[in-house]
Amino acid sequence: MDLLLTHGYFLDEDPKELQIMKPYVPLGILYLSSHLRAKGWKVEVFDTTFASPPALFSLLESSPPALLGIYSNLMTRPAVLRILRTAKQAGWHVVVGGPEPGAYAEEYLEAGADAVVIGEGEITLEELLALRRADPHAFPESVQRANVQGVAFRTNDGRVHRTAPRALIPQLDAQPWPDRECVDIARYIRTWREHHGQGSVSFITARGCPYRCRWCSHEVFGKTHRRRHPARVADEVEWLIGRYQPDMAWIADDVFTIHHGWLEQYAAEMKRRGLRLPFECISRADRLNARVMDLLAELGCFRLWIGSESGSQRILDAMQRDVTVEQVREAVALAKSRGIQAGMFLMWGYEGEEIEDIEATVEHVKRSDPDVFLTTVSYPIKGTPYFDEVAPRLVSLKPWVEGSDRDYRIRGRHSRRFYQYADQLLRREVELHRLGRHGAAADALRRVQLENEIAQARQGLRAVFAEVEA
Ligand code: B12
Repeated sequence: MDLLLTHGYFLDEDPKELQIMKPYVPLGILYLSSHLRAKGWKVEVFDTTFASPPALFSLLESSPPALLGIYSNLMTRPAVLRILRTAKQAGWHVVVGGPEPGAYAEEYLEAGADAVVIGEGEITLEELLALRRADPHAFPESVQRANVQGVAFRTNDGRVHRTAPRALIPQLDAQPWPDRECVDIARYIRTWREHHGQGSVSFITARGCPYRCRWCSHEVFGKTHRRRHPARVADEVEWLIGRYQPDMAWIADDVFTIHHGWLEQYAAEMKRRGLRLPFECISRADRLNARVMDLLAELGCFRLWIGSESGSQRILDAMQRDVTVEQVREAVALAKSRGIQAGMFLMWGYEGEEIEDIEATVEHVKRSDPDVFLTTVSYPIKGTPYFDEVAPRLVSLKPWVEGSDRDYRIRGRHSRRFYQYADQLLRREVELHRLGRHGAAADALRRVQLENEIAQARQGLRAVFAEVEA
């Protein structure tokens, strides 16, 4: 074996995901695997999703050491670092990649990584493998001499050096599909069916997002955007249906409906082939209109997630969302009119948000009336403009190796309790709105309860208004 690829996501160790139970294969490392295998490298994938850390550790300890490549994001950091340490002790060379390590190159190198891969990993890994094969003993010093693009490493004098950025793969259609056959995909689909009655698979039609929302991580693809040919995507979907008989799919693009001409071609291609796989996806309100909604419905979209974030235009502008509150309302209404469930993502606590903005968000969700909405208290991801803006006020609650970017407190921001009240207010107001003012008598009691809870939430918001993170 030349390379073992893994990630650090263990489903069994994630109580929240154990409740959700909607696992998807790690597409990034599966793309790396297919690319490298096609070039003749001997690549194995250890998929951690359904595995336990000891199983991976014993593999690392019992196999002849080679190169280990680990995908890391902000949630999986502690697990990745445990894998990294175990592998190093067992004599492996280790490189890390994915959306987080580039932003924390120094820390990952300090933790023992031989190199951090920044950006797309396909070509960079190929070059690293060639250097290692040429002389395993000279690795990773040879990386320094060869000046491989898109890596960070420690130089002999201990400094962290970043090489020039790796150029993006020009033609995504020339790349093989992700190597789904090297993970237990049947288990993913079975897990879905057991918990949700339907089996789901994921695929992507594009890489990168060109928008500039200040809180979003652009670590891997920058603000670029490359699309696959619609017919090549249809080929993959046709194969997925034939091979795995899924009931549905998740299109894991950042913004699925970004290119309307592309969507027209894709829908025409799917129709020509008589293919229809129900799916959910994420988009932006400014990339949705009546025609796009018709195409989504025709293609089988049953749930459309729209990044809504706030009902206050002032806050949306501060985020550089480049979307208006009205666009979101219209998009939700359009989706529902086509029988597509509308989902909204909302964020509390962005810089400058005050009680009026929270009230505006509550009003916005009531008026939009989505089928489902999810809220998060904003957290700064390293490498984003939002992170840089709040950096002087960040306090980490955990040592870097044990935590994530979600463990930062922003000094001077309202307390957690404040946002709990905001969330309570939103949820109760929406429920009351749905019950309507004059509903069934059975709802009367619930209505009174909700009115009380809404009053409590408003009181709470004011009572803890002055309570800020220290
Ligand atoms: C699909 C997805 C999910 C799925 C994950 C399912 C799965 N197993 O893949 C779900 C819904 C579960 C999810 C959840 C979350 N996600 Co998410 N997700 C994505 C999304 C939209 C697509 C991922 C993908 O398939 N990309 C396509 C492949 C081709 O790209 P890639 O994975 O980056 O891989 C390339 C490179 O990174 C590199 N590479 C990758 N691995 C490795 C390994 C080595 C060794 C090397 C050398 C290179 C390398 O090469 C690959 C090929 O070029 C990305 C955004 C994006 N467009 O990438 C966000 C993204 C990864 N998610 C993100 C976040 C924040 C989350 C959550 C924390 C959200 C939340 N609030 O709960 C959770 C964390 C879940 C967890 N426990 O890990 C952030 C991560 C930011 C960061 N710095 O870590 C991203 C980047 C979104 C964003 N822009 O902010 N997510």
